[in-house]
Amino acid sequence: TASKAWWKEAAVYQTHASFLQASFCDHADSGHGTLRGMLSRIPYFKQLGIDIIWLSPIYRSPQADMGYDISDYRAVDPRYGTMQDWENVRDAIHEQGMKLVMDLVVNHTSDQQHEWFKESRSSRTNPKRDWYIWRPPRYSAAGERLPPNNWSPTFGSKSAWEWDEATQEYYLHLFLKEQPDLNWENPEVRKEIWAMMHWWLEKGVDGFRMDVINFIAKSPGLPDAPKVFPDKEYQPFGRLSINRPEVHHYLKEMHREVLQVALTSGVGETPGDGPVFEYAPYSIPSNKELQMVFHFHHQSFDRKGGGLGRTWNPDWKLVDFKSLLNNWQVKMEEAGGWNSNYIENHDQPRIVSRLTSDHPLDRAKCAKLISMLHTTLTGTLFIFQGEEIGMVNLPREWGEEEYKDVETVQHIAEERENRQRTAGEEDPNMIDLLEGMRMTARDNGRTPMQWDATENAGFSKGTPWMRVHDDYQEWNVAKQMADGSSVWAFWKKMLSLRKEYQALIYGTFHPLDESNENIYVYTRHDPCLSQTLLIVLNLARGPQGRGEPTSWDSKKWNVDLRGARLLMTNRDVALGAQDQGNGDVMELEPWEGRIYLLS
Ligand code: TEU
Repeated sequence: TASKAWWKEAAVYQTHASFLQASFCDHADSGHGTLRGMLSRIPYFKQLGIDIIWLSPIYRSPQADMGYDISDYRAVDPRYGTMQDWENVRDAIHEQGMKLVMDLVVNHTSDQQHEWFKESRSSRTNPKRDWYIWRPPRYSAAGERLPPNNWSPTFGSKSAWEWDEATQEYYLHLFLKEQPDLNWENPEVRKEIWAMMHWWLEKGVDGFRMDVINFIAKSPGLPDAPKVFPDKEYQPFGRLSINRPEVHHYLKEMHREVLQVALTSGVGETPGDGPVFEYAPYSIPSNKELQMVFHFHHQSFDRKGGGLGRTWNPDWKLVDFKSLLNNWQVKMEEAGGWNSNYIENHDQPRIVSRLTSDHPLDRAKCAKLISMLHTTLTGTLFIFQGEEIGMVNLPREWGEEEYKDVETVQHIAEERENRQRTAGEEDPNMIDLLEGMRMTARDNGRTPMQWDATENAGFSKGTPWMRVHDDYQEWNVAKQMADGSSVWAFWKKMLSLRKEYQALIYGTFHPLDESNENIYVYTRHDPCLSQTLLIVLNLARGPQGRGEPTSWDSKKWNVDLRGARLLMTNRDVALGAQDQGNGDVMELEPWEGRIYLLS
């Protein structure tokens, strides 16, 4: 079992721009969320059972990528309010005994509006030139100007290099061209970043969620990436900028200079598809780097070709989802590292729609089932806004124009271009593409928070920056808080169950029956507490256990259900006494989950 720490027990709630509520006079019709709106919601977190709030970027930004393109690290974007508003939010969070984690986006800054980049691009001899990654062009045999290497950025399939006409060099951007990468090799850059972190810590921030922190170090010499897509000109940079050895030097320095001094929490967002042993070191305490990392592997379960591509695989298998997750659950503990346990965030579609069923008849039960899964996994728990009320993906009927995310917009444009090139088979409506977006686009997690049944779900009196989901009159916070059998009420129970049975936090995760295609079964065992919990989740449309009990009876799992106590279920029909845990065979309703205390 893992060593104890308050931040392992914490439940973190992530708020994105579409959470902040615009409900006060001066912002009433902005259509964007505001910090003042958020202020009114602080008691809400407490009521749900939250310990830490993570605020997605609210810094000054031209908003090319929803605030992940920052133009001033020490200012609040006027669309969200003022620094005073932020301070009020901070104080209200602290008054309720909760903590505040801010997004730290330091792989890149914004382009036109960030002072550092403005200087850097102003001339080749500017003292800040080397704060970003500038390189001269290459030339083809025919004399054609080419980017310095063949990398493609995370978004889109063009070059990761942008040509600067004025200074006749390219700069590197692993995301949008509006997000130039900082040069972490330069000690002045690091020093400025540590100073900026201290500035926020002095303002009372309790920790940082660090955006793509495993991308900051680039391979020396910036060589070409291997050709994984033979038909494409530009290739994913992959290991040439992910989990480089140098990143650990930088994070050790950050720990020494900032985190250790302030005893703050460091949460790394670490995309990529490398093995667990590449990710564990970030969070192994003796390495003195971060406390935990978000890995992305389980998010690839329903994508064609793995990874986080935008091509949906409708034939995904539960066994694949289980094995991706189990691998991290087991190996991270073995390695002595610590996970950030999330299944939804602002970059992912809604899990009810992906993993279960968002049909109105199944939805509430499925959202409760998801809550049983999410709260019983190892790692610090990260809940994304709306997960607690079972929000789902964009409606099928919505057209292309409702998708606002720059990644989606770019993807659709590129795809349209490709299809036009391969004329003849073009589908003018691109129906399949939109169906794919409906299952994979980041927009799915970004529709405004559904507070109540009033206009625009109580999010804003103006026109919301993104269309509110059509289902808000049925599915909203106010309705669910008033109903003891709602998804919200269930989440609240699960959050307190997790605090009550600490095997759910510190206990070892043992997967069972891994080849079962319908159910997800595991135990959490804490020998110090002599506590073992059994979690059985029927992630299938059909009932389990009737007719062919031998295919998955509990003997096979080597757990003794005699004397077990049922702690939680999302069943529709109450369990009879005989089902409380005497038998060897359980009959599960469709989408039913159960949690037993075995000892
Ligand atoms: O995301 C990192 C990241 O790799 C994602 O872009 C992910 O691969 C993609 O969304 C596929 O789903 C972080 C932020 O969370 C994201 O919102 C930003 O766009 C990105 O970094 C750039 O800052």
